[in-house]
Amino acid sequence: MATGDHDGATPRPPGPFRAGFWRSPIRGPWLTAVFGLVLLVGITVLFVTGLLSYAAYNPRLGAVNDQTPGKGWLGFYLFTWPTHPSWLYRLNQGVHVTLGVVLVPVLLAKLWSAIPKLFEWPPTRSPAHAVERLSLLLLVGGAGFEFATGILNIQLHYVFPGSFYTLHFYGAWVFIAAFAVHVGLRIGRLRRALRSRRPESVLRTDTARTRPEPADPDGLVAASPAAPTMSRRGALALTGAGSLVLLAVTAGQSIGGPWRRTALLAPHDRDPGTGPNGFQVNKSAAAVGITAADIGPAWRLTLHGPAEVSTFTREQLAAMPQHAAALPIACVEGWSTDDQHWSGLRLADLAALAGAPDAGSVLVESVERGGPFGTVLLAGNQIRDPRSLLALHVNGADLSPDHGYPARIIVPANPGVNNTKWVARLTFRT
Ligand SMILES: Nc1nc2c(c(=O)[nH]1)N[C@H]1C(S)=C(S)[C@@H](COP(=O)(O)O)O[C@H]1N2
Ligand SMILES: [Mo]
Repeated sequence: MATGDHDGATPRPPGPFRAGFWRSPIRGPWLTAVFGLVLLVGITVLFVTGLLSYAAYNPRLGAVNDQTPGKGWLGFYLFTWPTHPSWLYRLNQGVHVTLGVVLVPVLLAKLWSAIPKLFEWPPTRSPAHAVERLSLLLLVGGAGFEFATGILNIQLHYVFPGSFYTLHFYGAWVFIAAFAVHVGLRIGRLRRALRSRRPESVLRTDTARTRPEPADPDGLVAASPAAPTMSRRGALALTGAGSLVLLAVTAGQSIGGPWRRTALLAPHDRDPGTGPNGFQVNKSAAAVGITAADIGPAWRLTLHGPAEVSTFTREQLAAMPQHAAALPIACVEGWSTDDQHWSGLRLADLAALAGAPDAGSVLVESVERGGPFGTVLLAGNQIRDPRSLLALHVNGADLSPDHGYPARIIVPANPGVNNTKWVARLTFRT
């Protein structure tokens, strides 16, 4: 039996718990620290963009927009989501989703580099050690959960029973708490490890001349290292190449223009067709059960104000003063469109028409029956922005049925999901 296989009274179980099991000669504090540093920066950006994404849903408008149960003070937001610049949500969500995908190889590499820690024996040595190990469990589990739910969501489109939002929200708080504890406990070791060798000398060292690091108190360095099959620079290059490939096949869905065709990993059709309505569709009219009768000549817009209710045909709406705005659609899933040229009625004009010129919110309801997307609340600042429209036309043509004919909401910097299609009723409140 190798030395170190007996710790106190409890003998080590066989396999990965044995000191001699992990044999890679490049595993050690330095490599772990390099991956750790990338994740420290990357996950911080993911957390901030995630919080901003949450704020963009206007959670203060209550259960219509934010159905997270029992969120308490975790549901804080620091400001009213603005409408300027119009690409704000597009940028935020593009960064959040693209970075989440790109960090997957780094996350896996980091797990690989630190895996002996998960098989420490004995499982706990002291109460402090037990707390640290519990935080590791929440860290690894939380990371796996957040990355998995995020990636499933962007690939498969809400496979969870209407609660991706809730799962990802609570998962994020558990994960980030464990992450903060982990960073707090390890930041000193991370800095020491990074200073322990110069990057230039690592980058000059080939496989044949690769040597293990000196034994470390954490036991990352192999007790009986095998001959090297890969240099440290090779491991970094492999991880970096994995991230670059993912970047190349993902980023196009957010950058738009000709780059859209490069987004091989994007869940949506890379060629949304040509013509005025030739841009990405999230869910088609057919997919959500909108029939020709729903949006045919019998369609009416019902306008509710504090005092009155009125209804309009599409012809009547089209005969009223029209306004234009160039705005993107940006989905929580990270894909977005370039600016489209919308025209229709200003929400501010409709508010005035409904007798609520100083409306603090508007409840938007779709023809769509049921489903989580048919009802949304917009805030006062969104109503007042002159670019916020109930659009009838896009790029000079009638909206197509898939883009929300007869009328849809389009608001600058609004999450795509709040740009309701096939609008049937607007209720303005002061
Ligand atoms: N009524 C209704 N409106 C909706 C949706 C929907 O499923 N039903 N999908 C939303 C989502 S998630 C997005 S990203 C945008 C996409 O708009 P587009 O399909 O015109 O690109 O529409 C939003 N409006
Ligand atoms: Mo969306």
